[in-house]
Amino acid sequence: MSRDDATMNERDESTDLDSPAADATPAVVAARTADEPPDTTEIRELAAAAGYAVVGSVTQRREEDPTYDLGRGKAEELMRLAADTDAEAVIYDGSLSPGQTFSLGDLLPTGTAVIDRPRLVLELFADAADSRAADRQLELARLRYELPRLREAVARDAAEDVRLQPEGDSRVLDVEKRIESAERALDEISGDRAARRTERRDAGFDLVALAGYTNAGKSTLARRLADDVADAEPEDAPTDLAAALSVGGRPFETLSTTTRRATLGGRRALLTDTVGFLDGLPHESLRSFRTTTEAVRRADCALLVVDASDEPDALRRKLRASLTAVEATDGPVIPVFSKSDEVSADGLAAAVEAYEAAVAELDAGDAPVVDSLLSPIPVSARDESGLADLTEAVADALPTATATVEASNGGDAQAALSWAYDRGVVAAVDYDGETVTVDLAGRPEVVAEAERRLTGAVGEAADGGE
Ligand SMILES: Nc1nc2c(ncn2[C@@H]2O[C@H](COP(=O)(O)OP(=O)(O)OP(=O)(O)O)[C@@H](O)[C@H]2O)c(=O)[nH]1
Ligand SMILES: [Mg+2]
Repeated sequence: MSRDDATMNERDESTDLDSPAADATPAVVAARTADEPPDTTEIRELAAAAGYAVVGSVTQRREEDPTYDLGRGKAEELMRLAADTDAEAVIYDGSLSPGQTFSLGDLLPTGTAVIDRPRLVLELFADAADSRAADRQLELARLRYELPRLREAVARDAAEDVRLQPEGDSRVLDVEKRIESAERALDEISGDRAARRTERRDAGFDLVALAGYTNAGKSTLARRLADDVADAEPEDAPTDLAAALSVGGRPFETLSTTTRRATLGGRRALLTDTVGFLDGLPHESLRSFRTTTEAVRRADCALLVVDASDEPDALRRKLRASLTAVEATDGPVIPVFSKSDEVSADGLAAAVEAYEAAVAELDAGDAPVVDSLLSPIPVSARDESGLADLTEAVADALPTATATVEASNGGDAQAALSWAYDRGVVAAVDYDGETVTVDLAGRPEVVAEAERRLTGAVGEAADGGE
């Protein structure tokens, strides 16, 4: 496959991706991009993962055209290429407005599907949805995508046939109703999740979440750090690390948030793996994937996983796209450089430099980024390097309180102590005759409750003695 350039249309004789399945749908990729040379690698990978065989491409560097996004001349070239290659779909690397989608569809050979980037991603998601929350979120994202396009279709029909009434069209009303119902279902799921987070914190667990671009290595890292599966959703989520490391890196491997137990620097944590981010997804699509956003925002500590083996340009682009994931978090964010086994020491230094420059750029620009995003911790799930540094950094970042409590030794103190052990906050115990001295360390609210119970035990013992 030769690289596209600003003026080139090409028919691909072969692609550098795995050979497409025999039943793959032939498709032409089109992109309007400022990059020089235009880079269609990611859209081709997404297309291949969604079951398309890319048979050609058209790219252009210019301002957006209101009718086709591409300029008219370029759109006509696209039409000819689609006809010549018998493409059944045009995959557009960007978001098309409903009007642009229809105009392009009208121009292309009859029956050619127009699939822009958000729609392609929805198709990919459809293959991966594997839980009730993922299904609901996917449905909502799809309906939100469809609604403006349906309104456009209804308006177009009405323009052609004056007897039709675009207002109150039953298909539009139906989609609106389904959006409301999916939103209600998600509110419920999100309420359940919030309640579950409270229960887990009360039980002494720290909540740690992994966020980052799709394919960054989040799930593999989560499996590597995990003790066991706490409440995988789906229940049969793959736990075999060797198998995970051998998978080819399909985008959107993970669509459900999966939570596992992990002991991180001595802390008992619940580690939540989340859906990967992707460049060029419209805001409403991201909004639909609320359980991911909430798991990260409400965590005690979030890990931003960045693929260290990416080229600087890709690294910068992906960082921008995944940043919304770590905005407005309650807890600190720790940047992690994954797949460090794939880069040399020099390569790693160059990647860190590119990453930190990108963070500094973001800081100066639209997104307020804190200093904590600098100095990523390099790790490898493959050779396990850096994992100790990472778990130590997480333990340091978690909310921590310490207390030393003296209690009179007895049944009440033992009950309080056992309560504290169950929640993982007992650092040391020292028995001295009638008294027991307990060093507590861990989640502040749990330490406070343990202290109350232990000193309560003192009080009750004293009361009992009178
Ligand atoms: N060399 C190397 N490859 C890794 C490492 N960690 C993950 N990978 C590979 O990177 C690819 C993506 O890994 P995943 O863990 O599925 O990535 P993810 O971020 O969960 O991806 P999504 O679920 O799609 O968002 C897989 O092919 C892994 O085998 C690592 O430490 N070293
Ligand atoms: Mg994953």
